[in-house]
Amino acid sequence: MERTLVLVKPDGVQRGLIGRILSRFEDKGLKLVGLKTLTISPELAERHYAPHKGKPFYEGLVRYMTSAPVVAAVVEGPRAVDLTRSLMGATFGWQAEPGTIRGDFGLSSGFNLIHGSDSVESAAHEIELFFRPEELCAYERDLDRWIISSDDG
Ligand code: D4T
Repeated sequence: MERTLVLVKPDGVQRGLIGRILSRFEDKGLKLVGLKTLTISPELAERHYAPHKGKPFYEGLVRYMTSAPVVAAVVEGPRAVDLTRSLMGATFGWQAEPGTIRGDFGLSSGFNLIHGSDSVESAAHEIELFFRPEELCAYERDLDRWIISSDDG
């Protein structure tokens, strides 16, 4: 079963959208196995966004991500990485399709509400950056037998 890291970014928290954003993942059938609020330190932001270091938007991105608290979540389910990316929508609110989180809640390039890992490998790395193993809680949901079939992985 895949796991991925989701961050409700500072604009999502300030706008009171934590519940509405996280409910999209539960509505889809995915499971939250880790959840916390934190203010990202500059060091953590640098490690998390290391692949973007040197790009023109990097400094602003680190400033934004460290400016106010975020919610970090670990989302679990079959194909959790790709499903999360499609629920989020395209990177910028103005280009994201209606029905996606970014498409429904924002119009901005800079304030794009949510982060989701872009591969299984980066998910494993990012989950380790934000959570200690004992902060993640594996559990069964009785309803999963009606949500996840044996073909789903
Ligand atoms: P994240 O990584 O936050 O989930 O977003 P995406 O995966 O959809 O987008 P990304 O990695 O390409 O960009 C990371 C982050 O940087 C901001 N950004 C990006 C920006 O401000 N200007 C830009 O030109 C780009 C490409 C938005 C998301």
